[in-house]
Amino acid sequence: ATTTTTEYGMNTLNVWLLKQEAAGTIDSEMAIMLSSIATACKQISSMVTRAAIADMTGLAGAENVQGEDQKKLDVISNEVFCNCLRASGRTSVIASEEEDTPVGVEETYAGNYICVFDPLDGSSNIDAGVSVGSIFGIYSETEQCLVDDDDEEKLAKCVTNVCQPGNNLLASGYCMYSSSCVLVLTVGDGVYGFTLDPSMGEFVLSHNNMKIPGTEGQKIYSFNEGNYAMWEEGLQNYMTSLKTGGAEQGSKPYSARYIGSLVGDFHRTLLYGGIYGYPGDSKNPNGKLRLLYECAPMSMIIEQAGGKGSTGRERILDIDPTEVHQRVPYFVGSKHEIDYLESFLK
Ligand code: AHM
Ligand code: MG
Repeated sequence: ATTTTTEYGMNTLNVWLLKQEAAGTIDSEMAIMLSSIATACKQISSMVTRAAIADMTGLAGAENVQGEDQKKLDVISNEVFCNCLRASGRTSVIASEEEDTPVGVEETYAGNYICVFDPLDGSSNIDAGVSVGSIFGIYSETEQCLVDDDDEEKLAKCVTNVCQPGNNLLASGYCMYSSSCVLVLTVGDGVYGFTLDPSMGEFVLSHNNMKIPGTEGQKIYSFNEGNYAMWEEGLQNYMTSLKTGGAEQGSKPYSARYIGSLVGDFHRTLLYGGIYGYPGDSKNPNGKLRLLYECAPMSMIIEQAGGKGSTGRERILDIDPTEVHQRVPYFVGSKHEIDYLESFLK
């Protein structure tokens, strides 16, 4: 049945959050935080849409901690995220791809949750108008901590607070800025997708209790195959195998799909099935993607949807991070696809 505009009131993200709160799945603090994040995503969506005309594309000059040029929109999106979380009054510490160290929220605004996020992932795609996204994860504080950049001891405490294994995640989500703007969310009880209705400025429930397709799904692989020569032998053999049917040798070869934007590639994998991978290679043994604010939140979502997230040898959510910007090899998708990949790396 199609939803008419008059029924939207029943299906918005905020109504969904209130229902979760009433059901006891989340507390009111968490509802406020998620609603603040949705506000940040709406603002970023609007900026991404207008980027070319608003003279926002291009380099901002600064390099981030990982030596990459920051685009203007990365910087602005980071500010938007930080401000929305700060204003929510429910966040104590923020760790972002764009910040060298965790950032504390002023005492007057501080709450009990920790938010890790990549405010604008895949930003190298922006100038070409290709999908980008925001990724976030929420943890509880392990011990009260207030960041003070001049106080090494306090900072170390905050790093420990932020560096929690994915198993501790209370909520995770991503927002994809593409032909439509979709916010996909889990609070540990299934995965729900909300599409932004730009005319109303509201996220409306569009994907109820999402499950990644199993063996009935599409046979799609999504890797940057340009790195093939630098991959370990087992992975090269795996790739060759996909071209002759994968686990069902002699059947139809897999299709290749690679946007180069984790959120976009992940979203397609969640809806159609298949595998997305960013392996380690001889140049970068841990690959490119960050454990804390990219791989762990995405893995919580995929597991909640019935899939798997792995380094190829270990479950992502079991890894205890040692540093905020730690990288890990990453494979995510339908369970049988990840099992098949792992059988080559054992
Ligand atoms: P970023 O965080 O600097 O934007 O990089 C992460 C992005 C992912 O979205 C994407 O999956 C990957 O980098 C693509 O990397 P590559 O261009 O090496 O294929
Ligand atoms: Mg990123």
